[in-house]
Amino acid sequence: MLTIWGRLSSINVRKVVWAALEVGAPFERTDAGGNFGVVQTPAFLRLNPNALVPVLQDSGTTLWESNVIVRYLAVRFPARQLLPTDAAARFEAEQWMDWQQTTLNPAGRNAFVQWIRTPAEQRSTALVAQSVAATEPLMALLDRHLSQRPYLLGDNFTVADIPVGCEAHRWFGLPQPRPDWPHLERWFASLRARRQPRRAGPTPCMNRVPYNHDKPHFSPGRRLHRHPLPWQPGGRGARRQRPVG
Ligand SMILES: N[C@@H](CCC(=O)N[C@@H](CS)C(=O)NCC(=O)O)C(=O)O
Repeated sequence: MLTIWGRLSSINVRKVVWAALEVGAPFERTDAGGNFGVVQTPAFLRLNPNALVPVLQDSGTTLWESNVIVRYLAVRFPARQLLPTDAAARFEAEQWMDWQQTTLNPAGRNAFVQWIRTPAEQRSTALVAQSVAATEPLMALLDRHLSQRPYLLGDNFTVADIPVGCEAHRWFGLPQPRPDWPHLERWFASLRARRQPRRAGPTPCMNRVPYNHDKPHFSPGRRLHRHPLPWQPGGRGARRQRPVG
């Protein structure tokens, strides 16, 4: 039985949970990070000295860094062949995963933080606009890439689709208009509709907290947070860190 540490409102935790479901690995998940705290405790810091989620425990093995954990799960549970063994294809998968971490995520982060983690009266439209301007060309690049193939690597779903798919999920969940990206939308719909071996129903990480595309959780103009926020003076619950999702 694997243990995954981390709250589902974290994009990086969602990648790992989704990968575990795809490979059919039995796991239990313990909420940590954000409102759940835990990450600053000595016991957690022994698992991940960065005080970040996700963390995976598998018998004597402890791993952090979400994309590495996704690849580990694909190798540890090889039956679903989510990580190509051919060197060229394998490193193409890794290329997209690194691109998600180093390029796509930093571009989109400010819009996410401003829309979802920042009270409306403190929101910076300039930061949102800057983030949109950085992200839309990357989404357009993905759209062009996916116009030639069903998945990032070709005909088959691989580990590469997981982090990039989680990023698209987060971006599409923001309460702002977006250009028409038909190939990206088609790929995204196919990811959401996937069925995993041990569960009925579509990909849970693409539907559950904090985003639900069928029944929008957020709408422009609606207050996104209770005030005061839980970690502010007078707020309920003691939090040491704001989640960075
Ligand atoms: N590069 C790391 C980043 C991990 C990260 O930034 N995790 C965030 C959540 S997405 C976190 O733990 N924030 C502190 C918290 O939730 O308390 C990974 O991919 O795993």
